[in-house]
Amino acid sequence: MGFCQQQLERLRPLWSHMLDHRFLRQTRDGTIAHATFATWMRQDYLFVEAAIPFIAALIPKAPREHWALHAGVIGMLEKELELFRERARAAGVDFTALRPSFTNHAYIQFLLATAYRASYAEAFTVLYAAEKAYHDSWTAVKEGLDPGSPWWPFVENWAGEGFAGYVARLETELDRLADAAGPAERAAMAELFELTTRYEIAFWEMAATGEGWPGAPRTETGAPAEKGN
Ligand code: MP5
Repeated sequence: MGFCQQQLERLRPLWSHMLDHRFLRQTRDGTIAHATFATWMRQDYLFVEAAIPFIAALIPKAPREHWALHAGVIGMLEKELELFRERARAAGVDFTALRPSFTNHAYIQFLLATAYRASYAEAFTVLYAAEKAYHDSWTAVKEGLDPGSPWWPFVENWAGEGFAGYVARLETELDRLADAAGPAERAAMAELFELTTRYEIAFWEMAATGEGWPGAPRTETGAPAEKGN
């Protein structure tokens, strides 16, 4: 069994907990409040934007054969941002004055710190875990969501064949990197896999609760109180 499957096996309870999050269940069932989904859209737009410098920071550490992969991901992320803007216009989601929530800010800093400070294999682990988390999460939503829903294009984006193929490629490459890693690096990779999974759960929770910044008045979160994040 490769490294990725080993980790998914080891983290199965945590992974299942993520896939069973009420944000995903309510999105799947069409019962999610518009304002709650809008919170996720605003926050994930900022996350996807931050993923571009994350990927770019991997390139100097990457083997030459991985440059085209990462360059392709940057193009994919730009298209994703366009999808968010288009859906925001179509569904009346306000994208002005976006500011990251506490959890989103922490996750973004974690991504960038990993890209700059960790080894390539370690940072690649975070990339794989985050992409696999979204592929599996939106696949769970796909199981029940009405294709006429305004949120369906997000299902098509992350649960579609193109993204599935991309995640499979990442899995192959991460398994290879893990095979070449020594025990200490492999242990660090396993820890980062778990931490990324915990951030993914925290992100759904943040979207579901409309969390602001601890201790701050709601209006200091960067969005008017009535809009949430
Ligand atoms: C992804 C995402 C998937 N958009 N947001 C979170 C919180 N985790 C993972 O990444 P991408 O780069 O949008 O495919």
